[in-house]
Amino acid sequence: MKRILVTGALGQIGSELVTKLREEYGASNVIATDIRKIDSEVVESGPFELLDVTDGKLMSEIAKKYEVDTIMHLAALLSAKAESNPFFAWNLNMGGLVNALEVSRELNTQFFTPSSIGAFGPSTPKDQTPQDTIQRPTTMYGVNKVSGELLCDYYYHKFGVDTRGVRFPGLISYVTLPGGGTTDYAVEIYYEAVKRQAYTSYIQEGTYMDMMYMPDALDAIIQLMEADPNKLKHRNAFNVTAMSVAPEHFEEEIKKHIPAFTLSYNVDPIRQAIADSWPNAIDATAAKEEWGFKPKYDLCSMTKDMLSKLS
Ligand code: AKB
Repeated sequence: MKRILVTGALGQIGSELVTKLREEYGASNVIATDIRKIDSEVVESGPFELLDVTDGKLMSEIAKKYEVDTIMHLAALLSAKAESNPFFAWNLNMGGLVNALEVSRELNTQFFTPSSIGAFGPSTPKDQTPQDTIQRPTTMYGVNKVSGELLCDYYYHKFGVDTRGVRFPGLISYVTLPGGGTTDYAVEIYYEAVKRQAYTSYIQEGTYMDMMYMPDALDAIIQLMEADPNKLKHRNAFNVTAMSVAPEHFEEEIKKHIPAFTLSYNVDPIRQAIADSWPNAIDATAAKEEWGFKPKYDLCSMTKDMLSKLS
C-alpha cells in the first residue's frame, strides 16, 4: 500500500500531483504539506499539515504520525527566484532536501524529488543533451539541482534509500501558475492569449527550451515510482521532455485558435541569461528505455487543450 507525504503541495506541480495521487491511492493516503495554508482542493480533499521543510524534526513527526512509506519532496525555490536570493535558495533547496532524505532513511520510505533542465550549464551539449554528460550549471538553482541529484544517489548507494527523480523541463498547466521560474512565460502566454489576445515575452525569439504538459509530468512521476527497480540503471535523475520550443512556436500554435493573438518581446536579461545557459533539447532515451516514459501531448495537442480549459 502507498501512503505518501508530499512537500510543497500547494505549488505548481504539487497541487495537481496531490489530486492525482489521491485519485490513484485514496484521499486519506496522500498527506499534503506546505509552508502556507490557503483555500484549495489540496487542503480540503484529504490530510493537510503545515510544514516548513527546513524543520526536519516536524517533518519526521508528520511522517511518523501518518506512517508514510513514500516521500515526494517538491518544495523548492525555482531558477529566477533563486538568483535573486541565492543564499536563501541554498538553505531552502538543500536544507529541505537533506531533511526529507533523512526522514526517508529513518523510516525506510521510497523517495522522489524533481531535478530540472537547470542542472545543465553552458558547457553541456545543447542539442540532444545526453542523460550522462557535463553538468556545470552557472545558476544557484542549477548548483542545487546537481547537488541534489548527487545527494539522492548517495542516499541510495550509502543507505539503500529507494531514491528516484526526473529532470523536468518547463511544465505547462492551466490549474496552478508557476512562480519564479525561467520557463514561466510558456504558461503565462496561454493565460494572456485568452485574457487579452496579446503577450509580451521576457524570453527572446529563437530561444529553445524543453517543455512538457502537466498531465504527462504527473504520469511520469507515478510511472517512475512504480517502475521495476531492477530495470533502473539510472535513478537521479532521468531526462524527460515532450517538446523543444521557442516563443514564436507558441505564437504560431495559439494563432491557429486565436487569430488576433500578437506576441511582442521585452527581454529580461536575467532570465534570458539563465535560458541561454540551458539546453535547447534534451534526450529522454534513458527514461523511455528504463521505465517506459512516453508523453502524450505535443505542442499542437497541448495548445488545443490549454486554450479550451482556460476559455
Ligand atoms: C524553472 O524555470 O526554473 C523551472 C525549471 C525548468 O526547473 N520551470
